[in-house]
Formats: sequence, structure tokens, C-alpha cells
Amino acid sequence: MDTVLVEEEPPQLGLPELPATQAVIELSIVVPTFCEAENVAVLVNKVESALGKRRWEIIFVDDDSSDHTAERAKAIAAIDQRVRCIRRVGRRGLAGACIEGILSSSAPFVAVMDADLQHDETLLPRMLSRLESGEVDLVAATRYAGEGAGADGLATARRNQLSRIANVSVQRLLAVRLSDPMSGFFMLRRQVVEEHASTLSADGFKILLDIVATAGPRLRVGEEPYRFRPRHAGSSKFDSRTAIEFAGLVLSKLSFGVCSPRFLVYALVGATGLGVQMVALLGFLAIDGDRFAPAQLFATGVAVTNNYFLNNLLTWRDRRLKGWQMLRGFAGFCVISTAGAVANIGVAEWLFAQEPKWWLAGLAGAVMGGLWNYSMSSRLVWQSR
Ligand SMILES: Nc1nc2c(ncn2[C@@H]2O[C@H](COP(=O)(O)OP(=O)(O)O)[C@@H](O)[C@H]2O)c(=O)[nH]1
Ligand SMILES: [Mg+2]
Repeated sequence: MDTVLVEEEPPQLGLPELPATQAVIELSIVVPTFCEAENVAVLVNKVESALGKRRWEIIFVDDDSSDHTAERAKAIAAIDQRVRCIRRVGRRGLAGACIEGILSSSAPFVAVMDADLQHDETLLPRMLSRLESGEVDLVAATRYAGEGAGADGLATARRNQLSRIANVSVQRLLAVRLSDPMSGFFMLRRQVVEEHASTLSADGFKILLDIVATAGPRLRVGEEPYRFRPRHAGSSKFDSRTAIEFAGLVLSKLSFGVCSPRFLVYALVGATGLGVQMVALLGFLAIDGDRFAPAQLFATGVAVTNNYFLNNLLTWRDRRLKGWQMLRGFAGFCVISTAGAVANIGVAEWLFAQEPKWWLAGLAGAVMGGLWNYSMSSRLVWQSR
């Protein structure tokens, strides 16, 4: 297929590069895994057949899968030096796993592909040749354009529909000129990720979209069509949180990175908290209509509880607290939220004294309280950045 974006000058990414021909390993294939024990050995065999005598390696990045995927991968690595496995403990996330795998590589070119054999490994040599020719910086495999392309391997008709809707919105909103920006199968010059690593989002499922949107129009992108196959063994990890994260990534890119995808999920949880608070307030007042202060206290308590458990379930899913840690986290969250409420009231009162506009003071207080709660909970309760 033709190159989608062609720039006159190759991009100057600023880091010295070893000529690709001198590299010990020509291509690193990064494979994020979560419960893919039955697939890893089959994938290694298929890649071996596809790449023949090319100098390649596979890096499995496993998030401590309960089905012992990492053990299986390491058993292969023990007898095949082309295979490595990074086992991440206490963390979850497809995009973060891919970034970590890519950054652990020293090959000039890196591919990202799924472990479940949905991606056609026979495309790898052609993708590599296109990168080696210097014609493009990134080749994305596409299910939606070109001869032989097809997405029939998507698990359900609903997934297929969702994928197409997401594609169109991304192409319109972010001006990403890829026919399949949600593809999890692509190959690129490693330096592209080295250059942008600090601005890529570790949250979410859609690493290709993030790389292309972050690198901007200087990145020369090509596409290769393929037929997306049904999953070999195991089950998909796509769920509603993945969809929320995706919306978060798009909004984050639209806000030029000011709002992180995590913050947007947090804001969404905060909005549900507001609804819960109103319902709880109404309920209390319906029973005891004369006592507003205790009603408000009760409703706030319900909202804080709602927010804590939803944040633990969604916003910080990758760092989810369980058992005693969850209860300790709840206590911490209550303290932080109380301090946040004090900050909220303090800022609102101060602003109202300067400029007596109730909506401005109220909004500023709420923003202040929200930002405080987010940054403190992030650091102290879930201990992420
Ligand atoms: N390391 C890591 N890999 C993941 C995670 N979620 C999904 N994966 C892997 O990412 C790839 C794509 O996931 P999959 O469930 O097949 O998504 P789908 O093809 O969109 O249904 C597979 O190899 C999964 O094992 C995660 O949280 N961490
Ligand atoms: Mg899959």
C-alpha cells in the first residue's frame, strides 16, 4: 500500500542512531501479555517461520498473569536467546507494557503485536523492509484499507461496530490519517518512541494512536493491509473501562496533554459522585426535612464512599487496592477529601470576598478541591504519578 504521509525531509529526532545493518538484533517484537499462557509458544514458532534468518527477538511484557504466562515465556527464553520476558508486578496496562518493552530494546526497529495470534505475523518481513528502506518511520497494519484487509476476527458484531465508530471519530477529531488508528499491530523506528517516551500515556489500550498523535505530521507513516484473525486461545481483555480510557486518551490529546486520560476518568467518577450526593440528600430530606446540615453531611459521606470505590475500580484499576490496603486507602481518601472540602470552601470564600459572583467562587472552589483530591489521592492512596 502507498505511504499515507510523505514529508520531503526525513525527521530530525535528535538522537544518534547506529546504522541498522550493524545492529546485533535487527528487530525487537514487543508482545504485551495478560493471561496468554496457551499462546506464547505458538507465537514464537510462527514468528520464527515468518522471519527466517532475520536477526530478531521477542520481548514478552507480562503483567503478572495468574495463568503463569511469564513462567511459560521464561521457559522458552531459557533455551532460546531470542526470547525475553519482562514480568511486571503490581501494575496493569497494555500501553504501559508496550512502552516498557520498546524502551528495553536496543534494536533499530521495533514491532508491537498481540499474543493471541490475531495479528498476521507473515506481514513482519514486509513491514521491516519498508522501514529499512527509509521510506517511512512507522508502518501500521490495517484491517480497513487495501487488498486483503478484513476485521472478521473481531469477537462480536458490536466490537466491530465500536471499532469503526472509534476510527471515524479519531480520524475526524485528531486528524490522524490512518485507516486503522486502533490497530495494535505496527512497527516503527525505535528512536521515535525514545524521543516521545515521556509524553506517551501509559494508561489505556491504544498505543499506536498515542504515538502517531504525539509525534505529529513529521512522522512518515505507511500502512499494510491484513486480515485480523480470531483469537487463538484465552479471552479478550477489552471491557467498558477500556472504552472509557479510550475516550480519555482522545480528550487528553484534544487538550494538548493538559488533562491526562486518568484525570478524565477521575472527573467522570467525580460527576457520578455529584449525582449520588444529590440523590442521597433528597432521600435524607424526604425522611427528615428539617435538618439540612446532617443531611448534607450524610450525602457527602455517601458521595465520598462512591467516589473512592469507583476510583479504585476504574481510575486506578492498574493499582487497585485490595483487602486491608483497600480499607486503609479508604481512610486516607476520607482525610484527603475532608482537606479538599476545606480548601474548596476557603478558596470560594476568598474569591467571593474579592468578586461577589457566586458561580465563579463556587466553580473555583470545586476545581481547587478536585485538583487537590486528585493529586493527593494519586500520590498517597494509589501511589502513582
Ligand atoms: N501486559 C499487558 N498486556 C495486556 C493487558 N491487557 C491486554 N493485554 C494484551 O494485549 C493484547 C491485546 O489484548 P486483547 O485482549 O486480545 O484485546 P482485543 O484484541 O482488543 O480483544 C493481548 O496480547 C493481551 O494479552 C494488560 O493490562 N497488560
Ligand atoms: Mg486480541
